[in-house]
Amino acid sequence: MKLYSYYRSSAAYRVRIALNLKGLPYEYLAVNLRQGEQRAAPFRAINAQELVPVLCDDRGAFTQSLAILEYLEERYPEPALLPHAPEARARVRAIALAIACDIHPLDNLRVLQYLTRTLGASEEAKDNWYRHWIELGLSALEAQLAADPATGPFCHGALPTFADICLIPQLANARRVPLPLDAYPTLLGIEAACAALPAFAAAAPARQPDAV
Ligand SMILES: N[C@@H](CCC(=O)N[C@@H](CS)C(=O)NCC(=O)O)C(=O)O
Repeated sequence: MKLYSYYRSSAAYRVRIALNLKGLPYEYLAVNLRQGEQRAAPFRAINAQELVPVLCDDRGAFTQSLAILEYLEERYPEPALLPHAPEARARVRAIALAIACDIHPLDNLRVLQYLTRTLGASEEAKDNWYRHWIELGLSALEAQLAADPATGPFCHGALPTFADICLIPQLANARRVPLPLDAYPTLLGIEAACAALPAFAAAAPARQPDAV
């Protein structure tokens, strides 16, 4: 398998974690988002959306990190990254989607660049925007997870799932702003549980070949 990735891309980080958890080796192909390589012809030919990640294997080139997670889960079911019961699967997917659909897109590089380059927002205003949407999303997740007995050492019980795979990269993004995370003890506890797993540790931005 080949993964088009960027070390700081939280969407690619999700796929790196999933591949590691499932023990699937892959070749890392760096796309430098800061230098705009996602908009250059060679990468556009692979993904017209100009976004990483893209996962390529013997069956095709797959985009959208959540679709890639679902693909990996269906093709390589063990270890499972979704629980068995339908209601549990819905809970895990809801947590993952709250991050991937409601937090992350607002803080994507091209959105931030549009704020500063097109709308003329200052760096400070841009950072406030970034913090605002992460705080809003993480506060809701903290309340939701803290109140739910289904939460365990991980977002759902005792094993990592899609929910943790989305949460950990989002917390890494929050730290980059930086945003204090003391208000999210449940999320930090889950982060500690994930950090203890080599699959998560090896997927971290600083461990990627293009990290600077
Ligand atoms: N919904 C997409 C989001 C992908 C995405 O936003 N990727 C970012 C990096 S985290 C990107 O490639 N940004 C390039 C840009 O903004 O120009 C997914 O989950 O795969």
